[in-house]
Amino acid sequence: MRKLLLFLCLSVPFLGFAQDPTGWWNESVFYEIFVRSFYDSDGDGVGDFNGITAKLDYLNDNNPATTSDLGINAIWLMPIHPSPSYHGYDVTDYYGINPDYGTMADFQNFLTEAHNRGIVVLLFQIITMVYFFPTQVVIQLKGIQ
Ligand SMILES: [Ca+2]
Ligand SMILES: [Ca+2]
Repeated sequence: MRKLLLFLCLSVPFLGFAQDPTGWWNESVFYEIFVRSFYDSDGDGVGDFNGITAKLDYLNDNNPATTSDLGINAIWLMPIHPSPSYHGYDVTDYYGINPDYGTMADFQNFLTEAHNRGIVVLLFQIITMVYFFPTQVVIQLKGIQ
């Protein structure tokens, strides 16, 4: 599973979403999920992977004849790795799963169930968001505070 996570981490920036007008994503409906706030399956007050798995039929039941589901084709997960913050953008371990969201087995089960419904799962990776601020901008920002 660690290799899969690493592959996903490294491959998403190179998928070329913007460059290929014939890509599958052009005909897909994406649904972005902040795991922490989506659905809490065990009542601890924090959304989790088992919660998302429990609601997959609402997102796409894999039955074109029904219209009670949203009919999405892809889930874009906000950061899911261990992090000291609630939002997870300051990742401490790119190989792990935030324990608030469940276990690696819970995540694997979610992936399997999503794939069984034809849903692609994308992981938001902070590693793709590296910003370089000129020193002057940083100094000016500090001066505002
Ligand atoms: Ca929970
Ligand atoms: Ca359906």
